[in-house]
Amino acid sequence: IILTYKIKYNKETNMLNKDFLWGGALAAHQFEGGVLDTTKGLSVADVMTAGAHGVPREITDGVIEGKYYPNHIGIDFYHHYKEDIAMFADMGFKCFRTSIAWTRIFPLGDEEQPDEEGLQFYDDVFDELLKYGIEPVITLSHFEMPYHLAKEYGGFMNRKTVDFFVKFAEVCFKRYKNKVKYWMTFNEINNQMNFVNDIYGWTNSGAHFGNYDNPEEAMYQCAHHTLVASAKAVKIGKEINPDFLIGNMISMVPFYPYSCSPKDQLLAQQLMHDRFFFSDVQCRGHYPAYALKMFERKGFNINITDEDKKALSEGTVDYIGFSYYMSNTVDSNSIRDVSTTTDGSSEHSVKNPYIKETDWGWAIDPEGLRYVLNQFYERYELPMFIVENGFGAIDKKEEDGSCHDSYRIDYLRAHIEQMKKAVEEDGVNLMGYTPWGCIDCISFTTGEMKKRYGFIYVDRDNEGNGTLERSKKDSYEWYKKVIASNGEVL
Ligand code: BGP
Repeated sequence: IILTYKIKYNKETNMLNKDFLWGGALAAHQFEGGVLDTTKGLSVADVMTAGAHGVPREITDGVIEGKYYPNHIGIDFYHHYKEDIAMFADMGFKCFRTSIAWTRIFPLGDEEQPDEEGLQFYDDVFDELLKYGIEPVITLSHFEMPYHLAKEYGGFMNRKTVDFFVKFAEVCFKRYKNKVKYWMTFNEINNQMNFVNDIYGWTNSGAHFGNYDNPEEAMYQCAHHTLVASAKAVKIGKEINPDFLIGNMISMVPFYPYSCSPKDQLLAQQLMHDRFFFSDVQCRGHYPAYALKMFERKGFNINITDEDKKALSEGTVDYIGFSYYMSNTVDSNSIRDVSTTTDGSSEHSVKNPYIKETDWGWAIDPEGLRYVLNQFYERYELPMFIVENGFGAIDKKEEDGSCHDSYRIDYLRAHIEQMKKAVEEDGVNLMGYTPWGCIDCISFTTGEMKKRYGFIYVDRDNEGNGTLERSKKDSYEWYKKVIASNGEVL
């Protein structure tokens, strides 16, 4: 009886069947380079300097001479893509998640015609991936709003940007309809909820919410436009190729109550609304009651037209893509300043005494991954895709070229164990797993190179020095075995 049960179970879930999408994830602006020596236009991420450990990046007004912009070279994937993809293939990747830089296709964002050089670049990348049987998993907008749209139109504060985005999405869907099956609209769409933090507002929506009389209201109007853009893109994509699977992408940092006090339970539950606000709309096609009540309570006048409502209901997603790095713990008795945080925490966040942290203060919580897989699945019963998870650390490359990143292996192993439990014991439907930064890249929040996530080390430092030579870390061979054994050998 036990045997039959197991076989049946494995068939129904993806985890142990051959289709499970093991791979790795990146985003165009953090690794491609090829910014100033191609037809690419500037994105908002391209005008951000490198920060430093604990120091956020500076958002500059255009490219200013004398300042260092790490994204301009990234790790120069633009000129190394064949070599890098060969290494992904050697590790056994079944899929590779990256984004299409919006400004390679529409350098300013509001042109009539797309840029052929940019389109061709992704044709070449996708062909190279497909040559090895690696499925491209594509994010349309990963913090890569065209700078021109941000400056001239206020990004998604302006409804015209919805049309520009939908046009960009349509061009991509049509061009790559026989090469790409898995899509996501906006990376970490809920990260603009952090309206006190300019970086997320800026990169996700192209707007500095702080410039508006009521930053929070502005943020929700912007969020609404972004949601409409996402839904319209999903609808058009499915018309172009009904076999497309188009997902959303949520930054999932769950809130735990600090104590068993009912006040802490409620606080954590209320804060989880921030995490689910976007996915509720994208999965169900309408605003949840708590959101409408909140608009009313705060006196926000959000312009939501009947046509918008129709678009939202017609453009629900096929699956939930999400990132998971850490959990967060909240105490109703504690209040702190969060104006400069970039880690998705709340003003009530406190250190969790049961959880260790990375050098960057991110709580290492593998069980939290099982917890959020269950939370999403109970709420929507949609397939899920863990499209980011990983350990940012300062790695040391030895003289012989090796790099002993056992801490990364420990982190990933513990998370994969919990992911397997969620599938095999709880029955959640999981499509795949793509650890973040599978080759070292530029950190998004700090712009540093030394915050590394990769299985592959890239010789480049925070100031932009280095040969860009690639070498394997210990985690490379480890992950290769994980994939080859379909998660059995950890
Ligand atoms: C997510 C982003 C990624 C990535 C990752 C790690 O929020 O989607 O772009 O960078 O976080 O963050 P960081 O690079 O700051 O360590």
